[in-house]
Amino acid sequence: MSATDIANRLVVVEGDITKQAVDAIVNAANESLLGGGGVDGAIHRAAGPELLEECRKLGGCPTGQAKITRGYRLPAKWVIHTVGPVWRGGTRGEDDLLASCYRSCFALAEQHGIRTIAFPSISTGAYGFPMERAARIAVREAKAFLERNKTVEKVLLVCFGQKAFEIHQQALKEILAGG
Ligand code: AR6
Repeated sequence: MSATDIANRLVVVEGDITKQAVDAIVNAANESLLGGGGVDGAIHRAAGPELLEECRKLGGCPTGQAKITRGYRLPAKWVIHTVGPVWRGGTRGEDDLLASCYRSCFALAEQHGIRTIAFPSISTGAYGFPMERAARIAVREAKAFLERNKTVEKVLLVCFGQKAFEIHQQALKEILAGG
């Protein structure tokens, strides 16, 4: 798998994840899976009340894992709900838990034949994970997945605002260059 191939399939964009016309969008949820603020609130508002109804049946989700639902009124057919770690200074396994979120989402994407998937910057809002560090983990995990997976065509890292976009572009550039 060439570096150019990965660069074509792993893309950083600026925007609102609820507007992305992809097979699946990822939600940065909490362990209850019953909604919240930030990207979680935006996804529930855009998807409509049926999303919460389905989420109620899931019985929550542990940190570092993921569960899938339909997308209802969203352009995306699926929502993959994952629970990122709360940042506690970096010595409580936060890096591994965040990496585990990405891996769990990719595992579900493979199981459901998803070809295009969009991620928000998990844990970097209310959960306080430093964005540079989170962006490197997101890029590293997406690259590792795309190197072994042949069916996923596009992974979008959707950044909310110019600053987030720049941080993710930088992480992508460094890691694709071998950093
Ligand atoms: N599209 C893309 N990214 C967004 C959007 C959007 N519409 N809205 C916010 N972001 P956060 P967390 C970015 O706080 O840190 C919720 O209440 C935002 O700028 O949504 O994982 C849950 O229920 C930030 O970079 O998620 C949990 O209780 C990133 O998304 C808790 O927050 C994540 O910020 C989870 O905290």
